[in-house]
Amino acid sequence: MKILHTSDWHLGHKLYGYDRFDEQQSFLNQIADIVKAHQPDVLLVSGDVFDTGNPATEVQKMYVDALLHIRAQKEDMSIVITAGNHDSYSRIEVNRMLWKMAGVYMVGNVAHHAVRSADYEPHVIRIGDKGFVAAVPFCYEQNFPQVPEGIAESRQGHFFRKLLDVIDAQNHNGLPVVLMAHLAVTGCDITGHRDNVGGMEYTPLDQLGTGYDYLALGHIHRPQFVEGGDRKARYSGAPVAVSFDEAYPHSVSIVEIDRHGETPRCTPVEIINPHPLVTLPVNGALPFDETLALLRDFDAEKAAYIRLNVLSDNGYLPPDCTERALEACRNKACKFCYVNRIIDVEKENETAQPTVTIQEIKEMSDDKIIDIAFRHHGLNEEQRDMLRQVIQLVNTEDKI
Ligand SMILES: [Mn+2]
Repeated sequence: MKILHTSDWHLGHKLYGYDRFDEQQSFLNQIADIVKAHQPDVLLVSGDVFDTGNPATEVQKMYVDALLHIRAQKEDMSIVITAGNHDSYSRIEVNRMLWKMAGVYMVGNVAHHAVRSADYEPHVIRIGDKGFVAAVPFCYEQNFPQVPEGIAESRQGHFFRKLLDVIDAQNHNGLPVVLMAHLAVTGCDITGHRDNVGGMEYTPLDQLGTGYDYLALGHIHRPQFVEGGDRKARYSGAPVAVSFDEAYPHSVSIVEIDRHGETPRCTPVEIINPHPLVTLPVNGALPFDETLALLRDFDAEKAAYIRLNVLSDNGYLPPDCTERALEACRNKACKFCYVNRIIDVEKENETAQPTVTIQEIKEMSDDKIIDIAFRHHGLNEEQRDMLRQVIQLVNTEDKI
């Protein structure tokens, strides 16, 4: 079975107010070209198809047109799409029966029978005589079906194990089995990840069962094999960077598996963003005037998004820095996004009230925010833990 594995398209994502339609159309076209060149049996999109639960109509149209165009490059190819935490699970499934007629399988939610027991059938997708796909969307632990009494397993762990058992019982010919999931596996590299804001929950790899030959993961944007996963568990990564800190090549993965029990062969195929995200300076930070000089020298013909990493030792920036940066970009193809103020926290005066922008708060970890908010109160570990739990609860409620 030949698989094209991708995830985290984040269609409709805007970068500091700039529309990314051209870049998104570009990677969708590149995926169609890759399908034409490699002729996979199945295309997997492991969650976060859209950036928000309610994407604009032109974004939805781009998605539908792209799926039809991709499919036209190999008409008997199956497509399996699962919902990620950014997607609305009901939107992903809204036309699922219609799409199924075209060999496109949309899995938005974990299926239950009326009695709250799991319904595995919608998650099992047979790829002709080539293999099986077990498609699991993003799902919070409490939304997986309840575990039968007397079984000491998490809901999530139980669901994955039983799903793979269901496939095993049907797999009489030793066909390859691929599992799809949208979550953060313990030990994965989350460099530059936007979703670590508000804390990230990790699932140990062994919670996802053992009956698969390849685990097609989504959620983390850096392409990687999961440590300890025996080169069977992989994040394809996002096709283009969603944040400036994702400063590494982005790609999709071609994966080939001959038979159940054999090791998959994986080849990443790089996706080129015609409008890359560029930080000036590329490494470290400089005083504002020096970053502005770099911006003035930036190739006028080069389309790019620009972030300035500005060193600030007294905590302040020139009040007109955004205007001056925008002015430096005038008549250039690049777009200025924001000044990233880099503060040496160790050097800050402990008694001074820290000045923090809204943008900085958005990018801070929960622990850092707790540190700043309660810097004069001296929280003990128990109080800190309670605060973390409250924040996590609020985040969870927010996404349901
Ligand atoms: Mn995600």
